[in-house]
Amino acid sequence: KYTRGHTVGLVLAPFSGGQPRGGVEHGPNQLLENGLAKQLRALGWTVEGDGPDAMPDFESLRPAKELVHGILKNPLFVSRVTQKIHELVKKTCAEGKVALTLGGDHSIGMGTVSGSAAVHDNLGVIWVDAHADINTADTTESGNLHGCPMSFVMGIGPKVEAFSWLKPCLRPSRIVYIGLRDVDQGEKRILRENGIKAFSMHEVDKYGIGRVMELAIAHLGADCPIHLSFDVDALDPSVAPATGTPVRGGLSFREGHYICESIFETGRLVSMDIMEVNPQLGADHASLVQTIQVGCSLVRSALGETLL
Ligand code: EXY
Ligand code: MN
Ligand code: MN
Ligand code: MN
Repeated sequence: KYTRGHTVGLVLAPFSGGQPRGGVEHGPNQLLENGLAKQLRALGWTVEGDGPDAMPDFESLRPAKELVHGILKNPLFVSRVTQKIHELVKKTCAEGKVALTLGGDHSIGMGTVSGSAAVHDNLGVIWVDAHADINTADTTESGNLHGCPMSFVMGIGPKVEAFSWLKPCLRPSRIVYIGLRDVDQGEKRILRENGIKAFSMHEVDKYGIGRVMELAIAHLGADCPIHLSFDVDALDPSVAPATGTPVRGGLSFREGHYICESIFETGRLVSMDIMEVNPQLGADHASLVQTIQVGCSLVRSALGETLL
């Protein structure tokens, strides 16, 4: 069912409220303009959700008055949007389609992981990112919710009233990180205390991406459904420059694609995010085109392009 010839349901998430930089809300439109849906159809997939009026307008969900919770920015706005995404991903997965969410900032992961986990028992999450995105309301130093989605879906840290809809849905053993290199002190403690499997860039260098993927997939188990959340800032900024929080020393073009290919090979990819493409960042037009193209190409790899 999760191989070529079946259906991809697009979930468009033009949202930037989980962080302060404008532009990332144009990610979904730019990926589609670059031909993503057509490219996936050429691979043999049926693609739904890219019609002329498909792009949602989340502005209508912006609350007139925000809730206050410490330094968290826009908690109610992020909650409303991610709840909407949760419903869309859940519906898509329940229909037996691969849910492909185009972001948007990574706070959207609260909706995609929880939406997929609501349908798929024993979901394993592979989170590819320079960052761990596992701050809680207590540990975050920025207040940006795109740095927090993992703790929110795990249900660790203080309860945030705005997110009462979001029930804990991911155990620490169901997570594997790849590509980490900018992790806050508080996040390191959370990773350690919960025994979360993480392959930082140090391990990618040490073992090579081939071995890392073997270990990552083995950690999750041989027959679980897999959610891939790919933050383009996991890639080196020379590969994906147009993103809000670039960190040097990242994954090469091939390493990023190898991750996607390995997950496709399992035949168990049930949902995927491509996040943090910001067409307004990067030094010039060429950086933006490069980043959008690499975003499309990662999705194609995860959906079987490189299978001979
Ligand atoms: N750890 C930092 C914070 O919590 O603000 C940086 C997070 C950046 C998150 C990016 C999207 O992956
Ligand atoms: Mn804008
Ligand atoms: Mn991220
Ligand atoms: Mn990141």
